[in-house]
Amino acid sequence: MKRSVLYAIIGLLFVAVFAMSVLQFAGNGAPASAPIANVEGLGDAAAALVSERGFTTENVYAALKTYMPSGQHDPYLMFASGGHSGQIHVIAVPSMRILRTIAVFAPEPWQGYGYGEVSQETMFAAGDVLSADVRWGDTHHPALSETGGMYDGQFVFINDKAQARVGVVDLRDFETKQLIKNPIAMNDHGGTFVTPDTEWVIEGGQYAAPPGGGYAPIADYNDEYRGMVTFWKFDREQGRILPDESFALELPPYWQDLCDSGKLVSDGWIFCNSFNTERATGGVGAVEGAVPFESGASQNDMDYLHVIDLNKAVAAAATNENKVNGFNYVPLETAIDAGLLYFIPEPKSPHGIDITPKGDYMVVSGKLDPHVTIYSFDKIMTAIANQDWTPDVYGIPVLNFDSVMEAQVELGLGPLHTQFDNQGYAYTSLYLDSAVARWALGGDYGHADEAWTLIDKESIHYNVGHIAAVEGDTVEPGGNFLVALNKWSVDRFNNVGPLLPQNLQLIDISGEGASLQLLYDMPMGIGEPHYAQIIKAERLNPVQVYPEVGWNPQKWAVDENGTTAGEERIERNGNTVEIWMTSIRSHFTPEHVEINQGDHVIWHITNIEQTIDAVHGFAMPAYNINLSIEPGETTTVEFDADKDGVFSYYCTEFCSALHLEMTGYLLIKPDGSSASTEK
Ligand code: RUQ
Ligand code: CUA
Repeated sequence: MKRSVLYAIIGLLFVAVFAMSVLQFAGNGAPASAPIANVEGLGDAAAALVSERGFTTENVYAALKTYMPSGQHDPYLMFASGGHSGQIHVIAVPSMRILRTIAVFAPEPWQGYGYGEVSQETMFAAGDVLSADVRWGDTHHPALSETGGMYDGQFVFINDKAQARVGVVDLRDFETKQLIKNPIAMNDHGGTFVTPDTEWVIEGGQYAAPPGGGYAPIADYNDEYRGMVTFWKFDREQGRILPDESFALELPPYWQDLCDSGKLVSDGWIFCNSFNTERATGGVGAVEGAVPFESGASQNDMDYLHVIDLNKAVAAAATNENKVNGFNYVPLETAIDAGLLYFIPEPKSPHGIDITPKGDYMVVSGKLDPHVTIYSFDKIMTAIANQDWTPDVYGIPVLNFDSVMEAQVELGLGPLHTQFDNQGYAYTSLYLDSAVARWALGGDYGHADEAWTLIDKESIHYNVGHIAAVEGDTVEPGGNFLVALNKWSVDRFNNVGPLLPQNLQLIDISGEGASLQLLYDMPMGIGEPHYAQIIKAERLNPVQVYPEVGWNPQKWAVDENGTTAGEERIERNGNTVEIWMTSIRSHFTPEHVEINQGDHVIWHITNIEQTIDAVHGFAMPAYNINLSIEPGETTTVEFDADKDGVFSYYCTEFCSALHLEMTGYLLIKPDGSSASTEK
């Protein structure tokens, strides 16, 4: 960093600290909002603080880059997967403040997610697996919806690796609207990724298994086990995936890993890498002489990058009759005959596949190879046109490596994932080196002199998995910041026992050349973020209050049971009791609900507030009911009143000075009695 810049920065810090001390001692002297005009003579207090805390110039720079004064908003939001917490976490960048958890695959009490609200129960049911009550997921790769290859701020998708499911979150209210189970696969990994206009949400498989479920002996692995990639058709108007218009491709039982969608020149092509092309079947401890997966799946020098012609795949799916579990499943033979599937050798047990911003190069990291390998899209097209290939054991054309490879850049040990910036640099995480490498792109990215060379390496702590740069996988990356999502934190934070937080490290990538600087450590004690995407905050425009009173967030329309003030009522129809309730500071109407044990209860609650942040909760003991009702929202809970007694329901959000008074009684008379007092 230039010395003059540093001095300017330190000067600014002095100014800020001095301003704080002035305010403290001068009482209501200087107005807090007045910008600092006079820099002279402000040094002493700040200098004392800097030396007291032993700050370096880099510390001071980092503090000024990340500090967000009270009330100011960050320019970027990061959507980070939550790993096996099953959720998505929304983090403001560069202050690294957590703003929101979006409950997706696991119940989340604060949001009332999964505790009685009817549509959420239905959603969970749609995600159930072999009729098990699965109430968790392993989220890996969030994908923000795109228009023309840029994030548009409308939706975010996420996969559940453990159960091969996909969740759809609407960014109008940051709530999950759909969970969908993959009918072909038991698990996934290469999802979710979207095509440049979000017509398709891609979900790639992982550990091969008999397609559609069911048993086959491991000895029949090569014939009976299969990989897959699924193309989910997304309807933007409805905000839902349409399973009937979606399809999956049968793939050999290599372990498909991450995918990325082509863009601009490579729009219409999909790239998924794979490992275990050895087709190792493991079995250490179970089978005599068996080789464990970690070595069995690491023998080949090359695995296969899968290259899929999406338009041809869509055409093949349109005429395909083959179904598995009622789902359109295009056989491997069809794919080969249609010329829609090709392989490219990729070294060596690769992990990330990332397409450059102009769509012209495909970057692959070989976990066990110190290089990233870059392929040219032009060369791939030429090789396909020239039939420059030899078939693999399943008859899939494997393009000639030397014909399609553009460059290899040696970066260090354990390269995993690559992101891009607005300066023509690429960034690759190095898991074993615990570093992030900046390297210069060749081709049309303004680095003719240093094309395909390593420029800088920044150490991180420790063992970085994914990295996320501002809009770093779009056609126009934003630059400025990059976050390393580290798997280990070891000694970085206070000891909180043997389960340590993950460590997200913010890196300044705004300078040129060898200028990477670590700015900030953010402990993540609520999940293991795998991938994350960072979007410019200005692209998001969520509602703060639902558009009309009585709003059903699932339907995104007024609910037929939405209730306004004065319309509240209780109706009995045989054994069914239906309640239309409203909530507003600081009361529920009605405050008494008297029913009989054995009744079936349908309870609608409308939060008739139209004030920002005027949320009311609704909690009921013993019946496992816990709702969060946002301003304008109508929600419905349904249950059988199988336990008699007196149950006070109350608001769980501290919404006003009389919040404790926001309560009521559900009186359930025991079977065969006419009054609960007789008990
Ligand atoms: S990957 S382990 Cu995204 Cu590097 Cu899932
Ligand atoms: Cu409503 Cu507390």
